[in-house]
Amino acid sequence: MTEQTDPTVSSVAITSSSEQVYSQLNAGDNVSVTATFSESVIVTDDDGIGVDNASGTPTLTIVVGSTNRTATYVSGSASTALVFQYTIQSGENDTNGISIGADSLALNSGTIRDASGNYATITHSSVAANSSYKVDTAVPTVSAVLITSSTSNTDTSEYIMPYSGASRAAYVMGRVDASEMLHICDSHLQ
Ligand SMILES: [Ca+2]
Ligand SMILES: [Ca+2]
Ligand SMILES: [Ca+2]
Repeated sequence: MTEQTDPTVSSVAITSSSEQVYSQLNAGDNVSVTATFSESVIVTDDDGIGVDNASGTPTLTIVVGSTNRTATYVSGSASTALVFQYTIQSGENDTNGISIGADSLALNSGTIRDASGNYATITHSSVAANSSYKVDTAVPTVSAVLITSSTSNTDTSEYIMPYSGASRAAYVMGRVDASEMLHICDSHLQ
């Protein structure tokens, strides 16, 4: 008699990202999410055989900022761990980190079963915002050009250019003459 215990989801967690810098994900970076099951599971696409189709495999919805995004199945079968991946798009931002709602795993016409053919119960708990996976796709911009001091005997002035953009504060300092300063102001303050 084959065993009749359905696999269940033990945990869901964001497990890795590519090209992550300073805990800030940028456009094009990949986020991986791992769903771990109570026993080894087998995944199929929508024809019920293997995972060779381009569609019809399970998905896992993550929340980037306030927007639901679909992470697609990328690996794991005959395994307790299934890995899903999402690529951060330009314009996405999440200041406190990516989160995952309860029951975000979906079959999407595929199947998740154990070796005995028992279908998995795919309900799971929510995952709080993970501050290790913040998202910042905002491009730094010049917020102000300030003349901070000048010397009376020369035609040069010091300048500071603060840049806005979370985690990208930068300053440029140097000396320019009056015509260069006008050029900087024309370029950045319009
Ligand atoms: Ca089982
Ligand atoms: Ca197939
Ligand atoms: Ca968030």
